[in-house]
Formats: sequence, C-alpha cells, structure tokens
Amino acid sequence: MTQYPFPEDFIWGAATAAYQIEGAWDEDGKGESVWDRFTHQPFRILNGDTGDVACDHYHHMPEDVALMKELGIQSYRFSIGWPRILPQGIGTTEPRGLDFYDRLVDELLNAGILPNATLNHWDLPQALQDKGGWANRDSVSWFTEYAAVVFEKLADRVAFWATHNEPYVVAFMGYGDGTFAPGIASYPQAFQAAHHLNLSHGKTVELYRQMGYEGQIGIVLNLGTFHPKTSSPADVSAAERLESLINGMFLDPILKGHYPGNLMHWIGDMAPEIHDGDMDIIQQPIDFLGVNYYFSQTVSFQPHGLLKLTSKPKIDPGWGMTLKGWGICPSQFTELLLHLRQDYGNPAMFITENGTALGEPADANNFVNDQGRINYLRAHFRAAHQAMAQGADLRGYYVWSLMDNFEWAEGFDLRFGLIHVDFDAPDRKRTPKASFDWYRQVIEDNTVYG
Ligand code: IFM
Repeated sequence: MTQYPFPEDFIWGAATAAYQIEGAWDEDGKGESVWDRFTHQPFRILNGDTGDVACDHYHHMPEDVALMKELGIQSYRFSIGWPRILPQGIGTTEPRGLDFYDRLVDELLNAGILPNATLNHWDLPQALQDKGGWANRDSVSWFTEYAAVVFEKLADRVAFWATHNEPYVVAFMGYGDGTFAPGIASYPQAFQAAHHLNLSHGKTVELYRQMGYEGQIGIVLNLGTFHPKTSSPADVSAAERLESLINGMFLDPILKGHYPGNLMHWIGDMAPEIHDGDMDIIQQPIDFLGVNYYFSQTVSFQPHGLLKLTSKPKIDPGWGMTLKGWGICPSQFTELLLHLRQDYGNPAMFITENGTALGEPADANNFVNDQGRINYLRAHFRAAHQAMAQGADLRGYYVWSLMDNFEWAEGFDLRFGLIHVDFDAPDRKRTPKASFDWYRQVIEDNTVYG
C-alpha cells in the first residue's frame, strides 16, 4: 500500500457556514438575511426547505465542538452571520449575536482547535439588500463597518480570517442568474457586485492590517480548470471566457491587479464601474488563498446566451458524477493547484472546502457507511499531495462538511457531512459516519494510505 505523508505542520480541518447549520434564524435579536427572505418565498428551494432550524447548531454548539475534538481536527472553518451581529447590517450591534461567536471561539480554543472564520458566507442582511446589496458601492463601507465590529471582538483569538466565501456564487448566482439569494437576474448588477465584493475584500484586509492583529487573512474562491472540447478557436476562446468568469474575475484582480481582458472586452457595457485606486486596494497582499475545489469542466462554443458557451463535467476514468451533478475529477485538482503555482505566483494555499454528496443511505441507527465519500476524499487528498510534491504551497485542508446541512437550493436533499444529522428528529441527532472514523485516522497518522 502506498503511503502519502503530509508535512508535520499541515493543518487538517472541517468546514461549515452559518446559514447552513445554525438555525435560530430570528432568535436573540438576529436580523433577516437575504437567505431568510429567499427561502421563505415559494418555489425557490427544493421541497420548500429553509435554514430556519437547519442543524440547530446555535443550540448545540458545545456538543458540536466536542465532536470536532473527537474527530481530531486541528482547525475548524465556520462563518459569522452578519445579521446576527448587526441586525440591520450597519448601526446598532447585537451583543447576544457577538456573544455566540465569542463562546464558539473559546470553546474551540479550549478543545485545542484553531478557529478559521469567514466574514461573508452569503447571508447579507436583508436591510442592506433593500438598498441594492452588493450592487451598491456603499456595500464596501457596510462590510468594513461589520468587519471592524467582528475583529474588535474576536481577532485577538482567531488564527485565520477569510473576507468572502466564493464571491463568484454571490455575484453570478445571486445577481446574475438569480438561482440563489437575493434572486436578482441582471448581469450588469452581477459584474458590479463582483467588483464591490473584490473591493470590500481589499478594504477589509487593509483594515485588519491597520488594527494590528497577528492572525492571517485571505479570501476563499471556488476554482476549477476549464478545457476546450476541441482545439477550434471558438472552443478555445469559450473555455477562456468561462475560466475568466469563474476564476479570473476574482483571482486576477486580487493576485495580479487587473480584471481579465478577454472577459471585459466580451461583456462591453456590462463591465463594472471602477474608480481610480480601486485596483490597488483589491491587490492588497493576502496571507493565504482559500481554494474550494469541487469540479472542472470541458467547454465548447454554442451560439446562445451571454458567454456563448456550454460546458460538461470533466470526469476521471473510473469515476462518475455526484448527486449535485458535478463530475469527480481529482486529476484536475492537481492541475488546478499547479496552475496556481505556475501562473499566480504560488500563493500560500489552504483547501478551504472539498467534499461530496453521493446519496449513501443511513441505517436504522442513523449510521451511514459512506465508502463513496471515503474513496472521494482519499483520491482528492492524494491529488493535493501530488501537487505539493511538485511545489504547490499547500498548508492545510478543510473537508466540506463537518456535518450534513442545508445545501442551498437543494435544501436538505444533499448530504455533504462526515456526521449524519437527523433533520426529522427534534434534537437533530448527530451520528458520525464511517468517513468520520476514516478521516480521524488520516489526521492521527498525518498520512493517506492507498
Ligand atoms: O455547501 C456549499 C458551500 O456553502 C459553498 N461551497 C460549495 C458547498 C457545496 O455545494
């Protein structure tokens, strides 16, 4: 059996997000978020599910941290619910919301787990969406006001910070095609929102440095590889457009200081309004790049739609698709990390999310023998190891997700967790899956076998 040992200081973790696990959607003074509003509308979410209760983590936090300790993770990635801290987005703060995260951070530190906090995992306060949300340039100062409040309370103890999680999804699914909250369907707004997300990221990194904390700060992007189906110029430029939209709209300004020229040219009048100095602010040095890897795509030209392309999941031989419709393709994970090494200056990286939902059933005791997830994770850990062996500066890996949770438009249908959650039981009973034990062993050995 081949052994894949990881460096001694490699950090193993697991990730979640506030709206997906916390529940308590209107408790302790919390304001409404765009996801509260969106899920409460008919036909938005499969089966009419909402995150109103979700895993009820808000009331089970110590029990959940105890499970993390049992799993042996060295770091836990979570997000902070903006409307729990500032119910109207700006102005009056809610001490009970701050207190929840204060207790979470202390509970983690007492368990020997490094906190890794994301400021924006999509739950913008609805009061700010009513003013235009991320499409409004004021969102930059709203976000830094919120960040300052959170830093003051928690940054003395939080090791890692991310400004945004997957700003691509917020901009292009929230404002572009409207399949996610806030459900706006306007590409001009989407490109403007993308720019404001980038700008607010840069301003927040600047603020964090000014406040003088010792932790690290970065951003989390969903990235993949995009290959043309044929070598025809039409397919090649279609693949470049998709790569520019998903990767380049965020990677390029943050790490290179400009937006991708091919895409800006293609979208013409829809290009965002950029003020003097914006690009310098966006290109603040970051301490790490968070990479969320789930899938890669094969792209071909087709004559309809904004980008005039269609794409198919890329699948490695012997693998298939996940329930989400994503192709399983660990080889492209290696390729992506090497592309970041080669073309983006080899930033310090964490895999901030990687995992899968395969529909493996629970038995009568809620136990899930999820060999499919184990195989998936093993292959992706090996793919990461391979990239590191070729020089990619990867420092840690967070599995998505610690526990089954609210999977956005798919509600509770798709389960990504290492821990099964019984969403029908009032106590949302937690039961570790087979992958929980397998991952615990990987962490203990700091080695992947097979
Ligand atoms: O559940 C999501 C998470 O919120 C962001 N990244 C992808 C995950 C799986 O779809």
